[in-house]
Amino acid sequence: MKTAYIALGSNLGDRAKNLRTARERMETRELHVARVSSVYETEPRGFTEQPWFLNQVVEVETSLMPRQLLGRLLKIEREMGRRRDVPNGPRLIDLDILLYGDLTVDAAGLQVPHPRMTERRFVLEPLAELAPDLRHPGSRHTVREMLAAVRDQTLRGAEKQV
Ligand code: PH2
Ligand code: MG
Ligand code: MG
Repeated sequence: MKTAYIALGSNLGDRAKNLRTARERMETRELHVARVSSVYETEPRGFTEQPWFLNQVVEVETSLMPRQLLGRLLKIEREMGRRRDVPNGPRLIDLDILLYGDLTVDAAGLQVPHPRMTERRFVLEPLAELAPDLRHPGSRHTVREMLAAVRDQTLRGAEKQV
């Protein structure tokens, strides 16, 4: 079993319900959601003319290899009705692999650690709740250190959800 961290994001429809549905659908024999962060309401980054997001990070225990894990997450996105039209645009659900053990993957369609996680407070803040001392396999910086570098981005209060 490996420990991995997955970022959840939604800014369309019933956002809290979308996060909950995705967490429920992840749960299978090969993929167990072990711990969940609070849910944060976050200002959109990148393409800013879109609704605010709800973001959360979950810690999973999995026997799936990274590629299989990605396949499983994309299937959940598809089944929940996600359409990929505007890149970085509004989405019902986005499920991204942040970290997979201490592994680095750099392949077409799959990069682990997630290449933009270091600049995203909406990822680092919930991740720091679960694993502040975890180190980035590339830079060896801790999550706490990476978070300290992105303090400026706006998040609205945390709401603990199960
Ligand atoms: N996801 C993006 C782009 N911008 N901004 C916030 N606040 N939350 C996200 O999940 C998000 C984003 C691309 O996946
Ligand atoms: Mg994403
Ligand atoms: Mg994604």
